[in-house]
Amino acid sequence: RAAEPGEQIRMRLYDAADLTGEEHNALLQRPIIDSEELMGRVRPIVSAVRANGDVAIREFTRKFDRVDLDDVVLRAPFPEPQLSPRVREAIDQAYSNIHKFHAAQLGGDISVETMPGVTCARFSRAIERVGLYVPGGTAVLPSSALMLGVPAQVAGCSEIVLATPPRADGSIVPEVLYVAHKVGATAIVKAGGAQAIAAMAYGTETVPKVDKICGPGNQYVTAAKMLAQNDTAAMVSIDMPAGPSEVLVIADSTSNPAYVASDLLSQAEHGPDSQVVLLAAGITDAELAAIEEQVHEQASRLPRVAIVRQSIPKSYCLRVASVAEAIKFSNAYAPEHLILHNDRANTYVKDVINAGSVFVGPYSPESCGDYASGTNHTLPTYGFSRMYSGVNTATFVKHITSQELTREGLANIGQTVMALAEVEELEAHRNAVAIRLRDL
Ligand code: HSO
Ligand code: ZN
Repeated sequence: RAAEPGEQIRMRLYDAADLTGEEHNALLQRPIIDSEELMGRVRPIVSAVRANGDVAIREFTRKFDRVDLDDVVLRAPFPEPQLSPRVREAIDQAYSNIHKFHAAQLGGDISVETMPGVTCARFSRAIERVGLYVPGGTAVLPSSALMLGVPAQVAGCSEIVLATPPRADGSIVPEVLYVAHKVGATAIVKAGGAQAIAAMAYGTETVPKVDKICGPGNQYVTAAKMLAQNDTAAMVSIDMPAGPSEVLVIADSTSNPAYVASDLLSQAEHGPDSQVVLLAAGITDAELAAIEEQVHEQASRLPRVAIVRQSIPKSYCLRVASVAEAIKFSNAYAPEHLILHNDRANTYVKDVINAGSVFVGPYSPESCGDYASGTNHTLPTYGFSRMYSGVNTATFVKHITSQELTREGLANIGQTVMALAEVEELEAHRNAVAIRLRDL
């Protein structure tokens, strides 16, 4: 239930010592999404865009965004946007940091001589055409354009298509336009939702078809990405499944209650379904009360307090005995963001097994990673940090392997290959080696 205006905005409170195993496991779960119902709504949109192209995009944009589009696609060079110097400099600084961190991820080509004369190599090539989804909705998100566009640019993708819902007058948010220009985007699709994903997956008269689609979005966007990925006719891959944004904060007696609350709230303001978890390790009732008071105080002053009134009461604080126990819980929860507010926070990083991105110590708010420090904010949610990485430079490349054998190399490995070919009864395989060995 949402908090009423005037009512205290507080998280649910549990003590790990009082929980049954079942209750403990329930806290690790995310809300269940009815994917059949969702797919049922999204499938017709995807099919319509596939069948009718731009006509369908215009229709859905009129219906869902209440915008009449002239052109569906804006091609580079884009018009120069009007921005204040403060915003322009902020984007420039963020771009520079994100670029530095993602450029450092390039490389990793290897060449290994596995046996004398047998050389195996691996090298990377950019995915040629990528589609980047920049959500609109309740907030303007140029930061998402940076987080997707910079690694695509660094990787060397030749076609970078950005899709984002247009404003009421059919124009593109100026900050997003500026980022599109900086990252070398080739086209901007003025559409959001499932229709934008379908357009990039299949291509239309004006929207270029892409090879991979990346970026966060609501459940319709995610459903459309999953549908496209599963359709061999689209021949497209996606970055990862996405759910509502989440943070898990670990605090102890040494933590600053105001800082802790500010981090919880910066997640809670994203949306009513934001997942916010506080693990309070070995703290007193008074220390916990101080955090709760800060949550309420700070929340009440936020312009987006209406959203926070919904998300905070759905979130919870779990009291645990120690930081070690908190880390164990966090690894089982596998959060998108993990913030370590406890004393000597950096000594715990080695124990983190599952998390999208870790924020270490009291001076590392998630906001810095969300916007400007250099790490990517497109991260696995919903527990997918168990097996997915966040968007990074490798998201936009494939690794190709190669090998070159010398005469000596073939002589060295020949008997091994022929023996295995005999086991599999694949005579042509055996022969491809034998025919050469006879000439050596
Ligand atoms: N915390 C969000 C990213 C974001 N925050 C964008 C502000 N703008 C998901 O990681
Ligand atoms: Zn954020």
